Amino acid sequence: MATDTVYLLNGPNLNLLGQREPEIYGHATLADIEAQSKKRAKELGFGLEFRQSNAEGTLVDWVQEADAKAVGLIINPGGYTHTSIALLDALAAASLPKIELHLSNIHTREEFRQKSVTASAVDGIIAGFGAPGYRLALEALKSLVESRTT
Ligand code: CA2
Repeated sequence: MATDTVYLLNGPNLNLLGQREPEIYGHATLADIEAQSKKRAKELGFGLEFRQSNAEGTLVDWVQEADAKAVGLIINPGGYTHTSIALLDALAAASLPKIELHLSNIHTREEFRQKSVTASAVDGIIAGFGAPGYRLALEALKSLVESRTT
């Protein structure tokens, strides 16, 4: 695998994007977002490993895999954002540049969504920009990766 690969991981229910709750999550499907992300990643000089899982352990495995194989990680942990100590531990153990990403602004939503369990283990957070947030996250990751290597 090329050394410039970044992992973009999506958590539970994000496979449903575009099908319900468009007022919160927009009309783009995850396949739309993947295509847009792949295009922007290529422009930034990254190869992109774009994945989605509903399973907490699989996401933990992928965070560990990213740390071994990639130059950076973007993760939308979905509902696990608010509950998962396992993901927090995996992210904390991973030394590569990391960004947490949310489609919605979790801080303006229900109280239980306003706390991110995972956020303390990442370098930065992007939330509230909808699907374009994926592009913003890739651009922010580019800056993080460059600042680590220059
Ligand atoms: O805003 C985000 O990106 C979230 O990570 C999305 C998660 C939610 O649990 C977080 O609090 C914030 C949920 C994604 C579920 O997406 C759906 C999309 C369409 C229909 C149903 C769920």
